[in-house]
Order: sequence, then structure tokens, then C-alpha cells
Amino acid sequence: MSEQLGTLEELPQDYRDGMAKAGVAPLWPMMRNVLPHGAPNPQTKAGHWSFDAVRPLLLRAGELTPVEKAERRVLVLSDPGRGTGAMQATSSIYLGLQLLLPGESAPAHKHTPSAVRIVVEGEGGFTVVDGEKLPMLPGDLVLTPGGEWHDHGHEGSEPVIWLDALDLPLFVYLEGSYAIEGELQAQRNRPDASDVEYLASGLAPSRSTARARRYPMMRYPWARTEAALREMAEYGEGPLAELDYVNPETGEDVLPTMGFTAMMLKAGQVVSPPLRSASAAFHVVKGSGVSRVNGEAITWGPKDTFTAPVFADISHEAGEEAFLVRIHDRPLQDKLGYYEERAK
Ligand code: GTQ
Repeated sequence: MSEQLGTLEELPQDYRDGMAKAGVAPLWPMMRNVLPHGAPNPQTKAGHWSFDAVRPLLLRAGELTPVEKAERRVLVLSDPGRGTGAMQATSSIYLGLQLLLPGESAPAHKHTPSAVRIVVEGEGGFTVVDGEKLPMLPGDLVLTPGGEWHDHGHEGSEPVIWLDALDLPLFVYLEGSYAIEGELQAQRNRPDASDVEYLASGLAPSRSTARARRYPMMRYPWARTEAALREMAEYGEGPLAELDYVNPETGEDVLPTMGFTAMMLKAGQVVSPPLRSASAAFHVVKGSGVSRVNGEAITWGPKDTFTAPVFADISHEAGEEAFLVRIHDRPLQDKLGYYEERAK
């Protein structure tokens, strides 16, 4: 293994000039930047966004900027490792907090990246995806897969706030990100699939009569997730109650690149997962506690969001009973064949 690679400075100036003129550069001085030894060297730093700090700024955006002038009224959660204005919270995950006021609607569009909403506050909001109206109650997880038309509306009386998670940074990197604008969609007059075809976990429309859609269920009601976690915390086999959100037809991840895992921590419970090659964002649905990410203590409360770079050393300690959703890029890494966990 070569530890010391040659530097640019030790090459003669005329050679360096010649290379620059020819539009080439030597790999060896840059090699370790892109292929560090043993593990990646992430630019991403752990971030923490207190909901109490962001909420008043978001509500003020509601006064300053009408939704017509914003298309989506969102404050973006910027990775501290990349600085203010960075359109990403980790290498692959974009996060934003979106506000919709009573009576407002955010116009229909579709785009190449996929989005997920986790509802933070308020009732009466909804998203229409491909004609299906998805009600949004606090804690609900709602998918808007890439390529699907979506618009948002609000029939309630108080502001609605949700957390957007998109795989936007990947699409930007691939130079594949774009949107198409359209008209507000007509809504089918029926409940969404989570209350019809997939009302009961373990049951799916009979394959003899139905052909499954690629994204058969786009709303995961929080009440069911919490009930399932509570039973698992009480009677499950492992020390930790953790549930992955899956496509009810295939059992696979709900989206191609982003994964979602709900976790319940009992009061006082400490968990210390293995190092994972996936980057992660944790959204606190309820409860409070302290997490350590690479030695840095993050004290979180309800509705906060915090992040961890790839291979971070993470531990959580719940003060009171807590429910978190982990947003991660394991599905992408599984597809690329390099997802990895390392024992601590
Ligand atoms: O609601 O469709 O935070 O298109 C960023 C881009 C939300 C959305 C965001 C979007 C949306």
C-alpha cells in the first residue's frame, strides 16, 4: 500500500504547464481525495434543526411570500459541512420544511426526483398524487415518487407544516433534475389506497383480479406505525422496536433511493447501532433525548430533525419515550451493491 503519493509541486513547471494546456492532470496527487484508505471521508457534518427555532421563520415566510410567488414555500435544511444555502442535508438527501396556510394550494408539477413528506404540524393538509388525495395527519408519511404529478392543498384552519425529503442531490449530480408544471388535478372520489386496497397489513388485492401499480400505497398513516411499534417494543424479539416502510406488494423499499425506518425508544433506553455506510436524517415525531453523532451531543425534542454522515458513530438515549423516523439512502446503496455495516 503506497502511503506517500507524489505531489503536483514536485513536478517541473514546464511539465505542469504542458499538462494544463493539454487539458490533463496527474491522478496521483489527487488519488486519495477520491479514494481515501478504508472508509469515505465525508464532507457532510452532523446537523440539528430545532423545530422551535425554524417554526417562527417558516410562519414569517407565510406572511412575506405568498405561495403563488414561491411555488413551494420551503426553508431548506442545509448541511453544516457545506454551509448555508446548500441544497442538501447529507450527500444524497435534501430536507426542507414546507408551510401551507389554510385555503392555499401549491400548484401541480412532476419532477424526476422522488419526495416524501412527514407531517410535522397541523391538520387538513393533503397532497394529490396522480389523482389520489392523500390526507396528511401529524406523523403520516406520504410518498410522491419521481415522475408522478402532485399538488398540495389545505382545507383546515391552522397552518400545516411538513418535512420534505427528496433524493434531489443525486438528480442534480446526475444532471437529471427537472420539473414539468401542470394544472391542479381532478381527485378521484374515494379514500386513498391505505384505506382501501391495503387497509390491512398482510392482505393485498388478489393477483387474479388486480395488476399492482409500481407505487401501490402512497400514504402510511402514523397511527398504525405507532401502534405497531408499541406492540413490537412490548413483545418483539430484539432490544429495539424498528420498522421499515415497505411497498405492500413487493415488500421492498418504498422508493428507489430513499428508505424510511420508524423507531421507538422507551424512556431511558440507549441504543448504539453499528456504523452504517448509509447517510441518515432523524426526524423526531414525539419525545426527547440525546444522540451522539461522532462524539457530538445533539439534544433533541419533539419535531426536531438531525443528521448523520456516512459511517457515523451514532448512539441515542431517550429521555422520555420517543418515536423517530430515520430517513436514509440504504436502498440506493443496496442497488449499487455497497451497503455495509461495521461493528463498533
Ligand atoms: O412539494 O413538490 O421541498 O418540488 C422541494 C421541491 C418540495 C414539492 C420541496 C419540491 C417540493
